[in-house]
Amino acid sequence: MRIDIVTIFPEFFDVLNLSLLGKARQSGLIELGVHNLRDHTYDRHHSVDDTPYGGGAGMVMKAEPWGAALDAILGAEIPRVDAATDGPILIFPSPAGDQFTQAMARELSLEQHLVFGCGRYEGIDQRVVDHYEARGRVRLVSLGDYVLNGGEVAVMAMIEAIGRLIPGVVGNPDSLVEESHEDGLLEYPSYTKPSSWRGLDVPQVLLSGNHGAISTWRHQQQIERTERVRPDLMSPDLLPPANAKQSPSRRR
Ligand code: 6GU
Repeated sequence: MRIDIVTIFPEFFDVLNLSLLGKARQSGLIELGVHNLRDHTYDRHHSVDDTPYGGGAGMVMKAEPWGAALDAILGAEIPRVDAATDGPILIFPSPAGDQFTQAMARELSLEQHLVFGCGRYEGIDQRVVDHYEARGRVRLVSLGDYVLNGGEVAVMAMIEAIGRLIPGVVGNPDSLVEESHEDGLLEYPSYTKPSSWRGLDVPQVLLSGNHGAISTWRHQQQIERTERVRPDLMSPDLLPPANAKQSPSRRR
């Protein structure tokens, strides 16, 4: 997969040299380009922002540097007829976007080319989004209902979630299966040696060697935990009979 990032803080993404994603870059599974938006400014002060039309607090990122930076990555040619279903996806992290989920991470992990545009200040001139929407696939994506100072941290989180789903990035593919959100439930609690620590014992069933019983216990733990912490994730067919609804399950 090819990933391009446009940002005014390219150093932010130095951490992508570490750990599993760093290895994936070295082995060529992930090809990463980090681009400084300021390299696409042509005024003396290299300004990337200006005051908002209509007034109000804060600054808005200017359309021209964004257009130049994104054209340099995407090419400036006329859009292809299949641009709505093919070609790179341009992703703008934004608290006003669609909620990023494990399902979205999985969808995006199948793509050939992702381009992230990290906004700062009060956002990017809306015409940048409008222009590229007319030329191809564009998505506004939010990490959740809170405000970050800019898109960089959000993009880092998305790249980690997406990157680890690319085949070969995580050494043991089995470890991708039994994780929170992959089956719509939170994951079960895990334990390792010693079997007793500060008066706390590992649940007996895990020491039993009975794989059927262990599997049943783990699934029960997943359901209990999800009901308690994230009832919004529970699909009706997993709820106790008193709460079960007739509607089709709303799994994510
Ligand atoms: Cl994707 N960007 C910014 N700036 N703030 C956010 C966010 C994204 N998701 C939640 N808050």
